[in-house]
Amino acid sequence: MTTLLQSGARDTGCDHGRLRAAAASVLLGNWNGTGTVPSRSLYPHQWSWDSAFVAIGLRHLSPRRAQQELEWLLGAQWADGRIPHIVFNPAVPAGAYFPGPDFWRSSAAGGHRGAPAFAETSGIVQPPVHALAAWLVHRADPHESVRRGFLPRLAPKLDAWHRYLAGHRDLGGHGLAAIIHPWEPGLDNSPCWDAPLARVTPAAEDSYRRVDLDHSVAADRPTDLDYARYVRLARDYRDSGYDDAAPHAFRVEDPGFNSLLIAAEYALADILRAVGGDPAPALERAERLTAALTTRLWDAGRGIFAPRDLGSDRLLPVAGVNGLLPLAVPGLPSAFTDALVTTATGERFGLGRTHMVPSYDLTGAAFDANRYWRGPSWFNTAWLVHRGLQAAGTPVTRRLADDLRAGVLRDAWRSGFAEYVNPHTGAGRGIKDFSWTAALALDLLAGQQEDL
Ligand code: 2M8
Repeated sequence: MTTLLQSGARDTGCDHGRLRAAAASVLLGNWNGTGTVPSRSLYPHQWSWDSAFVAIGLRHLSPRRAQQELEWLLGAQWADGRIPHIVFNPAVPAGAYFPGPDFWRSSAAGGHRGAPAFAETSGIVQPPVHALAAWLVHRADPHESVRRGFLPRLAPKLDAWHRYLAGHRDLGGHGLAAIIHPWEPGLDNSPCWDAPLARVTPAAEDSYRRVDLDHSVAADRPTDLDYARYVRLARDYRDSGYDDAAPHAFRVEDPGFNSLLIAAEYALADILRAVGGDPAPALERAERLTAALTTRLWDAGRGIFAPRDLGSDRLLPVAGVNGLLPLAVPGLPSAFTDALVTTATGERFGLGRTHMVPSYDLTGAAFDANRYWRGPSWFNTAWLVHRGLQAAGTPVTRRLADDLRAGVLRDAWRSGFAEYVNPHTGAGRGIKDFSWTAALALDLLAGQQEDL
């Protein structure tokens, strides 16, 4: 309690020593020797953005393990620069997760794009938070980082990753990275994707089996129809040989994904400076991306950033937490930041009156308080909004950030490190002992202002 009160936050209603020990034990339990699984039951492999968030928390327990977490993930990077969204553990039985290695067949179907021959991975990507994670991990123990040559080894890989997104994924031709599957922004079944996803012909439901329903309640997970469309999109991409230039039934410019890319470009610039490289290309990309974000994805009517459907070249009329993530973009003009804070604290997200930040508009017709990314509050997006509020640096945003931080710690503790929570009640949903929940609680406990 003392730590939190000293750092100016509100009461979290839990003992911080016990919270820290419990979070550490979740991360230890989910560590498999080379990386951390999001959950032993539901997600028994290594996920891309999960590992980045895990590393951000692990740095407070073991900077070396945090480095290894990222190194293992980046070890499976494809030669074209993509970091796959899942790296499969060959020791885990084939049927433990669907779609597994037999579905993605990366080394065969992605071989000519440089998928590694020594590891099986998925072929799609997730939000690029890795450079930010690498920089924060380095800063946690610069001595150990230098001793192990952490940044010099990671810098070219991170640079290739960002170049892949800037080149192969600029499907709209306006400088933003496009997502080609609802799993890519990490907000799988958000109502944000409903309209573009509705155009996708579903895969036959008897052509696969949903293993996720063995571990979680069906009402908390995506519907069968959504799942059939996810499978179809992934299968078509695989059958094209993971060709980004092939036609895509789903093509969207997402403000969340691109905001995290911008933050990561700034972190990459820091990394390049630290290793004696040239930060200019990363900084230029960050500026170009910010200009494209604010001109192409700003929905002035709703006061939020919105995804652009490249199928219709229209902004989607939705308000998701991904539209608030530009708060985490360094140097976003204050007109946008102010409007985002107004929206976050208004009726759509109820910041300060709900548990953390709902993943979708509380007033939206598609809002569902319990179903996965259709309304529940998640710990990683709360951590990102917290970071943006802190960086905005006004008395109002600092107070909002302090309250949010206290809420994250309270919800993490009370829910047993749940995957997500009902934003009205704080009741845990999905699975417990979820890795990024534990990791980001640890990070907020440490409360390092100098990281901004
Ligand atoms: C969820 O996504 C996976 C597919 O990647 C799934 O539903 O099976 C999402 O919450 C995603 O953001 C997360 O990275 C992943 C593992 O925690 O689970």
